[in-house]
Amino acid sequence: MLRFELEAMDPGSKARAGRIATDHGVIETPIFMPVGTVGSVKAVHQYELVDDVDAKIILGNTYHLYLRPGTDVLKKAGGLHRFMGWERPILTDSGGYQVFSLAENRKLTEEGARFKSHIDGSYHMFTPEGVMDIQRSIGADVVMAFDECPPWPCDERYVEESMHLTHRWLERCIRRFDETPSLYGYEQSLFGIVQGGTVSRLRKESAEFVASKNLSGNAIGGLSVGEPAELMYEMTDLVTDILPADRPRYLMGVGTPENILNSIALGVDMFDCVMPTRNGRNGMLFTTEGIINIKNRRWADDFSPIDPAGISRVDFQYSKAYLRHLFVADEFLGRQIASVHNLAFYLWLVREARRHIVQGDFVEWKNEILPVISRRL
Ligand code: PRF
Repeated sequence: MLRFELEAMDPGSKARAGRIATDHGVIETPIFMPVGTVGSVKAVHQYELVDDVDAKIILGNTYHLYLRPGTDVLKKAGGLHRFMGWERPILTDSGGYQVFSLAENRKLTEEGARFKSHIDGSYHMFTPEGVMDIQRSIGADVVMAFDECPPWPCDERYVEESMHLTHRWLERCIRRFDETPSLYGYEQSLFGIVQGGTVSRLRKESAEFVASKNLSGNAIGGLSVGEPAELMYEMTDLVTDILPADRPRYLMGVGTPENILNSIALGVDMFDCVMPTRNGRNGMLFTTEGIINIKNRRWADDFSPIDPAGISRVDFQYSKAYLRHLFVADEFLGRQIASVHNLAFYLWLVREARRHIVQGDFVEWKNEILPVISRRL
């Protein structure tokens, strides 16, 4: 089981600085996890993730890795770390979200979810037990429970039934996880997922249920699915009051730099989102000066660095004008540079957040930096 230590609590908010120790290394929190869905952070080399981004942990997806390359190949490779040449920690999402967002012809039963692959149209069944076994084969350091993430908005009765199903599935996940060994000689840890939509009563019930399972970490799912940000914060605030303080808390699929800083203030320790890589590939850059659309004419002869703060190597090696040229010419390199830069920015942001939590002035820093990094240039 991973070890989590709290190092500092912010005096002005619920923000915490901590440290997660896994067999593949230590992760200082708050942390952002780049998304490497199929065993690849899109357009970014593993050595860039280490040398330029300094990612401490990345995320993989059970749904995608199960469909391709499949567990036989992953087992023969000795697990995902060895398969992809990544020696730092990995967390895998359970597929409980991807089945609902990507697969076709889903059919949900008590047993699990039957779905049609978005790749070749073949039919598959995910059960809590099966998803634990797949995540044993992948060999992630942190594996997620199988859950259902209801859409927003959603009928309250549906949210309630879905939450209870997620709770029953959690118990089956725990049982299977506890009765199976890790396959590659290092430990894996299971995180539970709180659901309950945007209904305060259900969020509380779910947080209490998941907390009672005493898992090594707890996630908040079902948010950032289209609801107003204020509702997401309200639910997060409520849940972090209930989840144990001595375990890491992971807000799944969040979000913008602003969402991340505001959620850190509510006591969240871990985040993942496709935004820095996906938006980067489309030419949207997050910088210490604000948000840039690099395809805009205005950067055509701006030879200043991509980010004058020089967060990562690409920031002082290349100019805005050069990066714009690469995007206009539709060169692969443009998407690569933008992805590395955005990830480096997200990792810089959580490192700075941590530094200010330890220093005791997190809220003042957040209030100062938010309007600057959120403005559109
Ligand atoms: N459940 C799982 N993965 C997720 C989510 C969830 O609710 C979300 C919701 N933002 C993102 N990723 N298993």
